[in-house]
Amino acid sequence: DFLTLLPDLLKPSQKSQCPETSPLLKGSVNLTFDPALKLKDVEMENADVSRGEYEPPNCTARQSVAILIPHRDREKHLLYLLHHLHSFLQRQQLHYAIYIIQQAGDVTFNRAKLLNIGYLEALKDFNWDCFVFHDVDLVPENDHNLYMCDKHPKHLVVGRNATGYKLRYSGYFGGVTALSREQFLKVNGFSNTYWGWGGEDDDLRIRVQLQRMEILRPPADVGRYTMVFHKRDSGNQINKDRMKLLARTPQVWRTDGLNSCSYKTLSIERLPLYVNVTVDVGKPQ
Ligand code: UD2
Ligand code: MN
Repeated sequence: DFLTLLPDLLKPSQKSQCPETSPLLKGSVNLTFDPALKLKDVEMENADVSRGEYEPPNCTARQSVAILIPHRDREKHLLYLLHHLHSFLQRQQLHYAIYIIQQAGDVTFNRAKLLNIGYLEALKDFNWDCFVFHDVDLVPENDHNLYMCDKHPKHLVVGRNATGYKLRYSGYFGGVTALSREQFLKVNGFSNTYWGWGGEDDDLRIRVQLQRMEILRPPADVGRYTMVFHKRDSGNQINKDRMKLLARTPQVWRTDGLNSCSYKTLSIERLPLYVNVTVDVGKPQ
């Protein structure tokens, strides 16, 4: 009855906001990639995560963040990432959920469209403040690299192991980015027209610049990632049209993006550590 429920109803409002700097942060951590790691192990480490979602137990998170990961056939990378990312996000005292957006079938991969779909599908669950668009093979090395959104879009990968931890080129916007719900809507999301490898990250940068937004990055010693080794996947061949596509972005961004993203959702599974959204993205025109 209402009276016995009352103490519970009051509880959430009594939690105070989490501190600006989480006391749980460790800074740079030593990452391990144990080939014997199993999904069950990662589930046991994360008993407080349910259906891919987590909230700090003792304070109200400053932001609610959806982590969107485009995926096909990279199971080992996914396992390593889940192992590191859950504890990383918990140390940042975030309310978060992890969404894996799986491209069904063997048509050419479309990373950007999968991320648009992730945004649209995640908003059906909750009104997330912030979206982190995340490659499956990039593991953050330093938990001061906050997975939160800011006044401007953020690019979180300053450098990674294979490229000497240096920014690959000025304007580089690949790997892991964080845009607020409004920022991503304002640029109409990613283009849906990049099939195969390359260009879609530069296209998003152009969209951001057209809106006169800046790109923020963490300091170089914080924005460090380890990319798990891989070769180019079959089904993700280099996109030879990418320069042509990039040239027309200023003309087409208004009608090519979130507002034109058509797809078929094949299944949504709420697994313990992530929400698994499997979609048919169609095929290149
Ligand atoms: C770079 C960018 C990436 C993207 C890509 C060009 C960095 C660190 N990353 O990644 O953000 O812009 O160039 O498209 O600069 N994937 C699958 N299965 C596949 C193919 C791709 O799951 O068969 C996903 C997965 O999340 C992967 C991501 O797509 O991490 C990017 O593909 P990649 O890792 O092969 O490309 P890479 O490392 O050159
Ligand atoms: Mn990669």
